[in-house]
Order: sequence, then C-alpha cells, then structure tokens
Amino acid sequence: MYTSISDGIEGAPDGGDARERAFDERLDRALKIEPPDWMPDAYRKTLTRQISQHAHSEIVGMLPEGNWITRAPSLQRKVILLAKVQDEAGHGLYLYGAAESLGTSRDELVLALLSGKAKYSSIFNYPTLTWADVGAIGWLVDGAAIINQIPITRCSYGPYARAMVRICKEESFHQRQGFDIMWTLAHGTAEQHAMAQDALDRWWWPSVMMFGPPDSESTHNVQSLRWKIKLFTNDELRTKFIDQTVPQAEQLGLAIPDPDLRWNDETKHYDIGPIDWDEFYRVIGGNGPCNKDRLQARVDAWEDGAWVREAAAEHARKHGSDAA
Ligand code: BYC
Repeated sequence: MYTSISDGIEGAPDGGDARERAFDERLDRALKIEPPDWMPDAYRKTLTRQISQHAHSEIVGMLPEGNWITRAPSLQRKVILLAKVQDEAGHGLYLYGAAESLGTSRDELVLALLSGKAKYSSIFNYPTLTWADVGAIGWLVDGAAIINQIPITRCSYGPYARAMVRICKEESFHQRQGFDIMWTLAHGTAEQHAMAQDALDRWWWPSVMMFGPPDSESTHNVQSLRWKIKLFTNDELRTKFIDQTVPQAEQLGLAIPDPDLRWNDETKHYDIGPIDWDEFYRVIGGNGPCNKDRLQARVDAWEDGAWVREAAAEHARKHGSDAA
C-alpha cells in the first residue's frame, strides 16, 4: 500500500526536518516520490523545468516532421509518419500531465513556451530539407531520445517515470522506422544514397549535442543525479549514443562526418572530434536556423485554437465538468 511521506510526520515538533529525512530515505531506497508527497521546493522546481521542457520538445518536435506529411513518397510512408507525429502529440500530453501534477497549470507551462521563456530541445531548430531528414530524425534523434529516456523510467518521480515507459516503447518504433527509411535510401540509387549521407552529415552533430552541455558546464547534473531525476550524466549518455550509432552507420554504408572518430581500445569507447559548443549555445539562446519559425508556428496554433478552448470551456460550464 502506498504511504505518503507526510503520514505520521505532519504536525510533529521537527516536522520539517523529519520530512526531509523521509524524502532522502525514500530516494535512497529507490522508492518513488508521488504528487501528494512532501518534496523540497528546489526538487519540485527542477522537475517542473525538465518535464515541461521535455513536453515542449515533443510538441515542437512535431513540426519538422509534420512538414513532410504531405510529401511522403508513398501512402505507406505517409501513414507511418502520421502515426509517429500523432505519437509525439500524445507524449507531450502525458508529460504536461506529469508536470501539472507538481502544481503548475497547463496554461502556465504553455505560455512559458510561447513567450520564449521555457526551453525545448535544441535539435528541433534545424530544418528538414529532404525526405532523408525524416529518416535521420527517426534514426538519430529518436535513437538519442531512447538512450536519454530509458533511464528516466527509473527516475525518482512516479508520474514522470511511468509516462516514460510508454513513451520509450513508442520511441523504439520511431527509431526503427527512421532506420528503415535510411536503409532504403542508402541501398537505393546513387542519388538516394547521397541524400541519406547528406542528411547524416547535417543531423549528426546536432544529435550529439542533444544530450546537453559537457558535464563540466552542466548546471543541473550534480543535483539532478543526487535526486535521481537524472541517472546518468550528459557525457555518459552521449558516449552511449555514439557507441551504439557508429556500427549502425557502418551497416547502412554511410560515413559519420567526423574525421577524428576512432575506436579507443583502452576506454572501449569511440573517441570523437571537438563538438562545436558555440553552435549549441547559439541554438539554445534562440538563434538557431529555425527558432523563430518554430515558436511562431506554436503561437499561431495557440491563437487559431482559441475558439476550441472557449467552446470546450462553455460546454463544461453548461453541462458540468463531467461532460467536458
Ligand atoms: N536543448 O544543466 P544541464 C524527443 C539546457 S524530445 C535545449 O545539463 P539538464 C523527440 C538545460 O535546460 C527530446 N536546452 O540541464 C521528440 C539548461 O538550461 P536551463 C527532449 C538544453 O536539464 C519528438 C542548460 O542547458 N528530451 O526526443 O540537467 C520527436 C544546462 O544543461 C539542451 C528531454 O527533454 C538541449 N538539448 O540536462 C523525436 C529529456 N540540453 O533549463 C524525438 C529529458 C541542455 O537551466 N531531459 N539544455 O535554462 C533531460 O534529460 C535533460 O533536461 C537534458 C539536459 C539532458 C536534456
């Protein structure tokens, strides 16, 4: 049976400290923290930040791929892409739900995105110029997402961990469909192969950057690891992604655009060339190739959808919340 951290502690003479001890003990025993539980304000704040940024990334992430729904090369590819983009919308909704359980309303979270205050993943500020980019996003971006997100299924906050279980299952399907597109192109005509290589050339480094700044520059790594919001550092996950993806590129017959890439027999990991962190900070600072377009698309969608929100609210007022 679920027992709240506050059970038997609230009102005790040293209530505050006892709650903090109970919270720490729960983390030590790998038990989940649930919405009614007492938690430090900073834990609540950092979780709300990360989960809402994650939700925004899913929603903004629909845009680059949505751009290709009308131009998918076959009916089958179109149906698969439609399903994938709809999955991303679902992921956004579970994640907004998890963030709301920490006490911030959905409207506040969305308005933080629309005002440019809240971040979303750097990766979605790059353009999708060809059909191969849809393959590269599935293969690399969803591949990176899985590596980042599987550990989150074991994070300390219950609603986030549970949302991530289903999301990861769907991301696995997304990664496979991306690899399948790349496989088809890489084994097609010389022109198609070149298109797949060009997509890899443009998406490789932004995908490597997705894991966040190097550990030496990460603001939240240490505390988030202590709180088990993160289970691995940015660099640990980045290394895992590179180790997993390089052999996949070899299978595809495509070249990773890094002349310094080589297997290191001592570390048992790949060594890579320098990452252009100036580019990363430019993109997360709002000056990537598509930042303005992405935000404008979300603002337009919010404004165009105002009548739906008003109609739903009116319906709920007239018929009670059950009918809403
Ligand atoms: N982009 O202290 P750090 C998807 C920010 S959805 C932008 O290491 P943290 C998918 C960071 O927020 C992919 N900003 O931060 C969807 C912080 O700034 P603030 C999204 C970034 O949070 C559709 C500052 O840099 N996945 O996969 O401990 C289709 C310092 O960083 C980025 C998630 O959100 C970035 N890449 O670690 C296909 C997963 N990286 O907030 C696919 C959950 C860092 O202090 N999130 N920043 O102003 C996480 O695991 C962590 O938040 C991160 C960053 C590893 C991303």
